[in-house]
Amino acid sequence: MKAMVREILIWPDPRLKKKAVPVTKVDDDVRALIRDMFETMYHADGVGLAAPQVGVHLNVIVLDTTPRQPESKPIAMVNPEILSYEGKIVYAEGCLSIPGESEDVERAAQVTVRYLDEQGVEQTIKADGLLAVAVQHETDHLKGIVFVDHVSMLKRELIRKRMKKLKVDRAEESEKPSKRASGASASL
Ligand code: GNR
Ligand code: NI
Repeated sequence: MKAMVREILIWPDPRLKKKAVPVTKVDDDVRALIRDMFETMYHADGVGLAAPQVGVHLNVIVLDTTPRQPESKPIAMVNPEILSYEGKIVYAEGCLSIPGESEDVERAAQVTVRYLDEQGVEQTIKADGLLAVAVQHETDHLKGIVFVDHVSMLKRELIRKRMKKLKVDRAEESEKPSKRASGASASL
């Protein structure tokens, strides 16, 4: 089967607060999920994606920070586990589940992460820069945490209001698909 772009859940959504569970076997179903997650992440221009963002509560994340770290490469991680944290970095984070928003979040500057690759083989890597930030951002998603949980309540509530409006606007847009077309032809 060909890879498919899946729908990304928009915060707030109860499904983004639910904890994901470990994958018991890295089989073809998991590899198909990973393929769809890469497709979805690239389609949305992201550097990472966690399975819960597409409504799948399994411990699977994909990452590709090559836009900012040309020496890196796309990585899929099954059951990622951060073994150690070093240093501090403040990074302006965004999230595909919170479109158009970005806020400074403090994270560890370097992390050592152990995971299973797409073949089910255990790997351990040390990440820094954006990759370290993204690994922490994605493993948060697996625990039901999003980056706005790390900012002030005031900022979070302002973002909540903007997301409510974004959802209303998107719902109206899909409700009246004829309105744009008829409006466009009326102006001809
Ligand atoms: O695309 C993304 N960019 C990003 C930028 C700074 C810190 C974290 C990220 S991850 C984000 C994609 C996403 O929402 N993953 O869950
Ligand atoms: Ni995110």
